[in-house]
Amino acid sequence: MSITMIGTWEMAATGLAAAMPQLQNDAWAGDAVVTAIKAVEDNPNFQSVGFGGLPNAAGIVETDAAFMNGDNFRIGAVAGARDIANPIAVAQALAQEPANNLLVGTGATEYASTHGFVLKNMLTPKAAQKWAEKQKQLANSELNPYDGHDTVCMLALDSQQRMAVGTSTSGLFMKRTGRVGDSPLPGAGYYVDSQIGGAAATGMGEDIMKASLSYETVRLMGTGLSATEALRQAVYPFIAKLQDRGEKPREFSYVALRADGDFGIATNVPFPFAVAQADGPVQVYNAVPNGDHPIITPLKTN
Ligand code: SD4
Repeated sequence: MSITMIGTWEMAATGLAAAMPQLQNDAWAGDAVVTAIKAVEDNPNFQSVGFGGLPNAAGIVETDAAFMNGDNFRIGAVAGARDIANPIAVAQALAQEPANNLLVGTGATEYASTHGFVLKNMLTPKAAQKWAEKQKQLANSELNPYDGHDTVCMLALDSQQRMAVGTSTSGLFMKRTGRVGDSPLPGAGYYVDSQIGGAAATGMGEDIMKASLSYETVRLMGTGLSATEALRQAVYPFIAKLQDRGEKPREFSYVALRADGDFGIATNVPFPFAVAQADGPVQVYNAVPNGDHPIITPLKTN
């Protein structure tokens, strides 16, 4: 077992670079997850998470985020949240509450403002311009919902064998006001048990929430399967099942991390992800779908 973090998409590398030094100094996995995700939320260049995230159909950025503590299963989440600078930090705070752990819309903003969290308009001029351009295009074409979405998910294992998971996203570009994806939903978007491991999802929330595959992956790892094998048994049969029922599965990508540091991914689209272990570098890999055996190649070492 060695300290490990794994995160979704290339943007996760920015988060791992910020959080690994904390883990190396024996910080709690939960704090490392929040540090990592905050670094992504604060960066306006990432157009699917936090500040600079692409807005909904009304031109407003609405975010979903969640935090789970693998020691005690406490969960906190916000959904359809507006004007919260760091949704992941609010999710972590909500995980400490005895009740009212998942807050939506104005309730989330009110909690953030009364508990000392920074509020700001999350719409950047660049994102507003993309919205205006899309409005024009939409007048004559169908929206492809995969344009402009990606969730940052982070799993961390610390030096004391504690684990945590977090997710944060602005969801689908041009989504309906109030639309919520899988990212704040436990079991589907994320799950972690410090004695076994954790898993988290990115992709088309409307499909991901049709099954609790993050939970299922953790359950399978608990039977002794590797992270890769647990994901393989959880994810691909469900995609096949959707096809069997006449559905057209959209994007599914998952990361999993076991309590012994073993990690894996499953995906049906090209999927970069980032990993860092012990005092090693942050390594970005690219996974290319290949049936239920994605081909993983190193992309970048930071
Ligand atoms: C959602 N799962 O809101 C998120 C978006 C995402 O890659 O992860 N896209 O549906």
